[in-house]
Amino acid sequence: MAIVVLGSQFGDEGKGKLVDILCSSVDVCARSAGGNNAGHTIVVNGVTYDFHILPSGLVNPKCLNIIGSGVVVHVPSFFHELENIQKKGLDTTNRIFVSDRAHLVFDLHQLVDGLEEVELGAKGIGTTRKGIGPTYSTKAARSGIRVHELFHWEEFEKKLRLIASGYKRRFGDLLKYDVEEELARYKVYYETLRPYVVDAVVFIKHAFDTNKRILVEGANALMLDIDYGTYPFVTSSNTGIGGVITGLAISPFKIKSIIGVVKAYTTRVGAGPFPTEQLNEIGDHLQSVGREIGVTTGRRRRCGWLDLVIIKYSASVNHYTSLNLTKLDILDGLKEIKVAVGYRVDGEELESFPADLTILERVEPIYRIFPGWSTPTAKTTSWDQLPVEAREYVQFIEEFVGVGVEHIGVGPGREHMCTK
Ligand code: 2SA
Ligand code: GDP
Ligand code: MG
Repeated sequence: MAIVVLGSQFGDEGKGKLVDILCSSVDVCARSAGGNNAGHTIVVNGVTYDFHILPSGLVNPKCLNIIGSGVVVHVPSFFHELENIQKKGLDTTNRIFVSDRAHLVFDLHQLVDGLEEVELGAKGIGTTRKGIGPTYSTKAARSGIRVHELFHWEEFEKKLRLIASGYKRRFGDLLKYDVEEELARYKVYYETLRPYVVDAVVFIKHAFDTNKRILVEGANALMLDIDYGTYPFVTSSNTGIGGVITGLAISPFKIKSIIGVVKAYTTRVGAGPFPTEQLNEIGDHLQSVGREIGVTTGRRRRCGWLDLVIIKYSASVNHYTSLNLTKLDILDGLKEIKVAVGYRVDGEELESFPADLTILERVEPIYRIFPGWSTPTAKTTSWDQLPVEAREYVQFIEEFVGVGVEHIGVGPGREHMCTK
């Protein structure tokens, strides 16, 4: 049986916290797509853990963790992150595995990511510069290098030199890259990575065959999905339910629930359309009270009102069986709260979320206004304790999207979660 947790907006909805909570009742936590661009912060007993490439199940001592075949792995970051969480006292021995089919992100890809952004100039995507786009590009072009290839050194060396010379032809002296240096580092990983590498198809099949419970930790979010997001302002993987099935070779029939994580307002990092963005004191308030700063790059996240047109679209693609509304506490104290319930363009209301960005950039959100609440939601533990205005806000979301809200986040800690 599998439970899937997916981001419904532009990322950073608080997936890591829900994954951590659910990991107490599963056996395996798996990542299916993305790379170390995906930052999660988890707060347990006052200790803060930052995860990027590693699955959040590592916080739970009984949970095994796997980086699936659809993920792209920057090996130095993998080890760096592993060391950091070990220093915080987590025992990771025999609890973290990497698929032999996952593609490797080289420093070369990260440098190219930066150069491609410079090339795009004002039209840049605002990537994390972690090499995600270039790695998935080489994968699709069939010149990428997978984890298992590291163990055939001569071929590996030849292939990396070939990728490097291709990029060198494209960027010339702008590419300050030393292939020898990178190869020297991989000579070490040849030994140190080996114990972590598994055949993930066998691993996942065995887990299901022995009735293990698997929790899939979504990375990034639906609006950043390469097919269903606001293309080209997206990441380069399938961040939706499709990527879970291909990235881990999980049967759709084994999926028991798909939980969509919805922040009570909207944030976005990087460029791209954002219809409900508030470039005013409301946006500043959400940014500072919500501490909306990128975990991976330290960038300020753009902030705005909750956009239910996006959540409804996201639910149509990902088929959520329930929702986790997060950061409701950040709305505490606001006099009024707006929610987008439709889009208007040239006086006409749109029927669905548009694929065409030239339309999306021009939409005018249609807002429904809710009264705020004066008693804080922070630290409440049950539905009944929430102020009536907050309950009405949650109920409206459920009715509009047509999916029930089962969990409500009212603070960053593991204990700050109301269940309905
Ligand atoms: P990339 O690096 O190629 O995946 O970037 C493409 C777009 O995807 C966005 N993106 C993200 N958006 C929100 N959060 C992400 N993770 C980090 C976090 C981001 C950070 O948890 O805060 O630290 O800045 C993430 N990763 C990718 C990115 O902004 C581009 O718009
Ligand atoms: P993810 O990428 O979806 O896992 O989200 P991030 O971890 O990048 O960003 C969410 C941030 O909000 C983290 O700093 C969390 O500790 C914090 N957080 C998660 N849920 C809540 C909540 O309900 N209330 C508050 N105040 N903070 C939360
Ligand atoms: Mg994040």
